[in-house]
Amino acid sequence: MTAGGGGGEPGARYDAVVIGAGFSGMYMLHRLRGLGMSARVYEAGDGVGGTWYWNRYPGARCDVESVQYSYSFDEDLEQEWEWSERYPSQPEILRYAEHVADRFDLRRDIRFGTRVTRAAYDGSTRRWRVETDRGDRVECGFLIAAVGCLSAARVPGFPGADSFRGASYHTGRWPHEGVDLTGRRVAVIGTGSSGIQAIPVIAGQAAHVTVFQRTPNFSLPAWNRPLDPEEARWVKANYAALRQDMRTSPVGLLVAFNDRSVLEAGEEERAREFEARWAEGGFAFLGAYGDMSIDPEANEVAAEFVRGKIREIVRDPEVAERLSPRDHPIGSKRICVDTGYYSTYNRPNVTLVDVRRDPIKEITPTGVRTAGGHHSVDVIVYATGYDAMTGPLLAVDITGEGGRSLRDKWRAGPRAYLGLMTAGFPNLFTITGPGSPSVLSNMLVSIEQHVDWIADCLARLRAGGIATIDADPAAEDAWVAHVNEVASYTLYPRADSWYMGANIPGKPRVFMPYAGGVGAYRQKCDQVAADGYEGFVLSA
Ligand code: N01
Repeated sequence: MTAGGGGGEPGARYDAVVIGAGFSGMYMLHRLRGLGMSARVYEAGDGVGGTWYWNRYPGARCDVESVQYSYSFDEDLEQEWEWSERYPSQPEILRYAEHVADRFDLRRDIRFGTRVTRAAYDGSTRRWRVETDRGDRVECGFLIAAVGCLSAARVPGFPGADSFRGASYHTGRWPHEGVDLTGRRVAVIGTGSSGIQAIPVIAGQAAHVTVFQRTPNFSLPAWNRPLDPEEARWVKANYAALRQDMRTSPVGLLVAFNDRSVLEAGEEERAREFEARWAEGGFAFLGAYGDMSIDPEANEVAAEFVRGKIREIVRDPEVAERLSPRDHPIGSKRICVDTGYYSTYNRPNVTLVDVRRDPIKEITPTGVRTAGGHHSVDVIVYATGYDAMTGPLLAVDITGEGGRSLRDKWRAGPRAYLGLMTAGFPNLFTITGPGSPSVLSNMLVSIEQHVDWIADCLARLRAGGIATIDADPAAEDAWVAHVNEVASYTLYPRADSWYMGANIPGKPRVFMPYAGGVGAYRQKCDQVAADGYEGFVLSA
């Protein structure tokens, strides 16, 4: 059976099965091959790229700079690939993913258009049985979840949504052929990173855009531009050292983090520092002062600077105030990075509806009805986010030792040791799983770290004649407590964010990623491995 072909693969056996062919699954496959292991990757999409395969909405672009948002594992790849812009657009990142798939001949082990539906650990054979929606029934020694943190798209169940006669799209499930919005009246629901990127581009095409905002977000300017060839040359000449700096940095980015306190800085100095960071663009602003992420008073100084920028940019003071976040500290929800977001509200064809004051009551056949009136539209864009981090994994019916289901184990929130394994599910690894820096970091840096750690672990297990590895429940408990403790020193728990599961009704409110920093986390993982996988239970 060829990868991507029709029908199922009954009875095939692999050393490892990988779920997902985004950046983590692709690199995992490459490392597994390097170990001489047989592997099958199942991918729900019809191509590689994961999040960049699905997120084709207008304006989709990475908010990490291109030279940093790329693989470091192959020097030739790193040297030969040319990025065209400071921040890469979705089409360019997808081309990069496809180039990597071709270059390393990855596709032949990937079955596309195939979703893993069930995975059960069989204690008697100490192997996983994996099933897909296309009839595959295969067995493997190791199961590796490379499912992504933001792949389970979520559309809120507005009454009447099915009655809408126009077209509606979720940003994360955008049609491949694109959508012509010229002359259309468009509703955009949601103002997170996706909405904030899409709204300015949609406003440039549509006859009218009505933005339904529940919570205003802080957004920083990207100042995107063509990548200066001189700068690209310099980066390539210094890649080894720059990558090393990223791996040991707080968030996997080349951002200068300042330790000083904003509260101790004079007003003039603050203004200078904030202006310089604003002018630099992107995440640089968050590194301005060390206490911004832990001290509410310090944070408020930074937040007010950004609100001041919104007031400067947006001409209508009432709209500027509606766009100004006041209910959460800056950085406690995922910061957005935009191109012309706030100035879009100066356009005559853009209306902002505050759905906290004027809630959405229903979707009608012709538009969106709020408490205050009816907004007639031709198209609805749901920029309403994801069931983050746990959603993609729990969408698969996973059962571990003794038939216990992962959904059951994680009912009160995810529990994992180092975000790599969850006790009772031997030989199941989660790349950038809950309890690891993942979404608080440059994903490419965290993905490579996890894949390398897992591959090295598999090699050592094989060399040592070890059949299974599992997290020790006590080590897992201690790690979960540590993850919570570190989060409690920050301002993250003060926001109703998807980091906390707060965007999904009924989801347990637990801070899911690890806020202790990429560098410190890597050290911990390396130490655990060096100490013979301390906190893991190995069985011959
Ligand atoms: O999703 P979100 P996203 N009624 O959850 C609103 C990454 N990303 O797709 O805040 C009305 O952030 C919701 O309102 P509220 C990045 O990590 C990266 O934008 O819950 N509104 C919010 O405004 C990002 O954080 C890039 O009150 C409703 C919005 O929908 C993550 O993906 C680009 C609602 C959802 O925002 C998710 O971003 C894009 C309801 N019932 C995404 N339900 C890069 O640049 C939800 N909302 C790399």
